Amino acid sequence: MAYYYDEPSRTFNEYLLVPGHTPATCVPASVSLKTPLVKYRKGQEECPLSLNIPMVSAIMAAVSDDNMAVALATEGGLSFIYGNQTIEQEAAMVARVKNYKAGFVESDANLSPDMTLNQVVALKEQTGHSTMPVTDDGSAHGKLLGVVTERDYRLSRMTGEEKVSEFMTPLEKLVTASEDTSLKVANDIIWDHKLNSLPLVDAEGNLVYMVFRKDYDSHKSNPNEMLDSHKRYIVGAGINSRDYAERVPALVEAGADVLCIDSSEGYSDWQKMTIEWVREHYGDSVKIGAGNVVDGEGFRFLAEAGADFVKIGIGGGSICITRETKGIGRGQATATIEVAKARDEYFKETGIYVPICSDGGIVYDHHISLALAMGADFVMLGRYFARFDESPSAKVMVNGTYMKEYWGEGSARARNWGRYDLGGKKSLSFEEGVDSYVPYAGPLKDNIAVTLLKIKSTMCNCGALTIPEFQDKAKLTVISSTSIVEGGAHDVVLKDKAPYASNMR
Ligand code: RVP
Repeated sequence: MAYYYDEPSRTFNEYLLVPGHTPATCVPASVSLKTPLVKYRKGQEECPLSLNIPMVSAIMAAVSDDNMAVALATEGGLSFIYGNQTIEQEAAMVARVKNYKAGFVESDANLSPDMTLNQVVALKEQTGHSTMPVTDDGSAHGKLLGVVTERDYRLSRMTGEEKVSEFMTPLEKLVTASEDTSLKVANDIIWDHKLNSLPLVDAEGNLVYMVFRKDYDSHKSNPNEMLDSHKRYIVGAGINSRDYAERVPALVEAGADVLCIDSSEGYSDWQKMTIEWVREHYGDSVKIGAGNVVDGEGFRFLAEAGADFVKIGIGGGSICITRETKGIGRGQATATIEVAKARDEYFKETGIYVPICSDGGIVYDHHISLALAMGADFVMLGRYFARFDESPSAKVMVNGTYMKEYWGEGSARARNWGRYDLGGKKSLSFEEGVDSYVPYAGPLKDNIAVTLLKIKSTMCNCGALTIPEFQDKAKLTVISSTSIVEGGAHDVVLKDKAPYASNMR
């Protein structure tokens, strides 16, 4: 006979935190959001890899490319570069993050001298960049011939057919510096000459980097940056349980700091075999997360297989229709609570603390606080990050509002068969995800600052200055459907819906 659970499975929306005593010392500015990413002997050693904020971006083509990885690592989190691309492409993205020098930009809007003003305008619209270096071959590292900015052309007085070579600011009128110039010196040159950008060139005159005034300022104000011992950004990468023997070496070689098996359902021999292969070839030096699971059994299976962290969640993602198509899954709150219990039991028995990640279904910022309070060490988000400038998807105008495209890995658009594979032919037989839009929300930095402040405020209301303390002190209550109505603005006529709507994250 089938097994029946006594309790229904619940979502984050069905819970609230009840405040505890807040000591006068407990203020948001004193809260630390540092949290372990990989397993360690808690109480006996330092965690070898921690996050400075408890947020990672989803292993999805619409979310996590190298651009997102740099932006999120700058704020203290981590991206897992999506795995549904060729091994070479994924490794190249990882390498770009590891080689990224904050403040030194490899220009992605470049001109050749023969291009026309119309082409310049089109490239500006496409990339959003108004400063474009001109090189002999129009590449990011060709011989530097000049620079075009908005100050070099006047659209109303020109036909659009003029060649770049006719209106660019030529090399002889530019201030440049050598490729080994430090960021500090580059910034001094920018200030001394009242520039907005400074091209760095090699001995042959080839363009190497552009340094922009605004980037130096932002680099100075990122105390949470996730950096390795060589001051490079930390980055993760998604793998599947099929081509790991080729993919893992390429990602490790490219510099990935942590891997994660990306699968809609992780309680399987495929995952065990993947972890075993990594241990056999790399011992503990390569960190690898596994998942997704939704109960204690699944957690224990992956922890015993050697996973460095375990991801929780089936069917809760905003673009996910797994529950509708296959009838499997579990409410994200119940899954998190149960896996957290299993994690704590496993720790008591073995002395090994295996961090857990609540993945998918975070709708409001306060859902992150609830997930942490329920025992998650960090959360993975797709929709949340897809809305920002830094996500790889297109920004489009829909009915007068800017949107970003966001699609599931199990949608017909992504066709990520590796994520849903259960053996058999290498194709996606039916969809488990949708293609959608999410409201455009601007830069990651601004949004994440507000989200983190909300989490810290909630923690202070519960009298906690760290995530472990929060998990220890949190008091959670299931709420009735009528108290959900009471929780929002009610029985008033809202003058402006925007502040409330902006909470719809
Ligand atoms: P959300 O943050 O709610 O958008 O959920 C993102 C998560 O949804 C991912 O991390 C992944 O676990 C899951 N996902 C990705 N694609 C699909 C799908 O097509 N069903 N689901």
